Amino acid sequence: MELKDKSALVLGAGKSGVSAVRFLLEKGCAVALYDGNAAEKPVYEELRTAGCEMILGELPDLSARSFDFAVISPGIPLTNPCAVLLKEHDIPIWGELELASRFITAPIIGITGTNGKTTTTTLIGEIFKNAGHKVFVGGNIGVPLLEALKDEYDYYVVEMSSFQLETIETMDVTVSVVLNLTPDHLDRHGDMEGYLAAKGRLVEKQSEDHYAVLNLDDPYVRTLAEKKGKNAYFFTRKDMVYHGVTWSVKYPIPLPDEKPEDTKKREVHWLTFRGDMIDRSERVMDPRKIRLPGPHNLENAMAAMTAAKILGVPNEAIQNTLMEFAGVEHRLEDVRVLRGVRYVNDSKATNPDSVFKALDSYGDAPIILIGGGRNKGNTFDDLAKVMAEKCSHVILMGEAAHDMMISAEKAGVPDIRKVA
Ligand code: UMA
Repeated sequence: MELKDKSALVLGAGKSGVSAVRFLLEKGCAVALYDGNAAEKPVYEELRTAGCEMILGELPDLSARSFDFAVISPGIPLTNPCAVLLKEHDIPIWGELELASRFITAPIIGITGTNGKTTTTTLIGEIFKNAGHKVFVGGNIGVPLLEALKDEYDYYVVEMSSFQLETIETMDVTVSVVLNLTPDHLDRHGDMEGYLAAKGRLVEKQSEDHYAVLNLDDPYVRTLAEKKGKNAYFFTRKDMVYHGVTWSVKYPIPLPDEKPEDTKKREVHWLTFRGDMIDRSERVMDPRKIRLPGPHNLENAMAAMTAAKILGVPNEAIQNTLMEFAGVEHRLEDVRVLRGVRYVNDSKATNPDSVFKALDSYGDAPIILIGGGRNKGNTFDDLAKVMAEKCSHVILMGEAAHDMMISAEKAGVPDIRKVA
């Protein structure tokens, strides 16, 4: 794609927009940057000096001039007045993923879903690095994909949000990974169908010979398989699959007079991968050796394993990574074990649903929960019931401490303390 002597309008002066401006200027494109907020930002001086025109706090006048295309930041909806104006003037609007992908020839692995995107993206990146590849890891995780164009990589592992996927047109990832879909961002997408439609573009835009990795256990996600035919691969905790990763158990026949716990010890557990109906399934690793805790992380690990197997990564790199990877910062992050007590940092759990998942991740081990923070209009009664089941002690702090305490007391949490 030739950008020299073209003109572009970039919408949004955050990470994504600033990255787009710098990239386009370097390619010889004439660039204007629009932001709805008129306030100056320190970065503007650098952009102006580099030749970028600034349009702040007002709409561009498209009757007097035009642009060849526009690049919109993910946080700006297509209903934004500036985007509407561009559409009225038939100016194509791309997202930064679309622009960047036009300059990438090596395989892209695109990961989306409501929860687990960052963990799975990081995990896939680690697996490919451990297999000896040079890998870019970025996207919604915090590093715009355009930043990847400063170097060459063997693989691009990219977290993609529904906001970013709304504006892809030709981006054709080699492997798409869709983890799950639960209500989120409905204020932007309208309803679950709208949300699925945005996420589904990742799969829809893939060419026929490219692969999709889908969660068979998620009723929304598995509908995307229709678009992929034989190149849909699944991962499942609950079922068997002919195409993808599943958990298989070989239950031994009890020996005469054997105690049930001893029979159980002889069970053989495997995550198996099957590439085709006619292939034999291949044992990749014992799922109980995965270091990340919890059923949701098992799904993240299975998704990462499926993507890695499709692209021919050796089992050893997959096994070693899954046995060692302790999680991304602040998300069920294993800090250390001290005098038999495991310390976990889960401070990214900023809503009750994330805390449910955390409490569900450590079997029957008694948990001391330190919680609190800001109440964003949540109720805590359901969470408190799980606290009562899983926690020996609950320590509460912050603005939400009072509301959480009332719910915890009602649910019968054994020991609750509130700190200032
Ligand atoms: N702006 C307007 N008009 C609007 C809205 C915003 O002019 O109607 C301007 C703001 O004044 C601001 C700029 O747009 O100057 C901000 O753009 P942005 O919100 O797209 O933020 P970026 O800093 O560019 O970050 C974006 C992603 N942000 C969002 O999707 C909201 C980052 O994801 C991403 O890491 C980054 O690009 C690099 O790709 C963050 C996020 O919260 C982490 N993502 C959501 C999520 O994970 O749930 C989707």
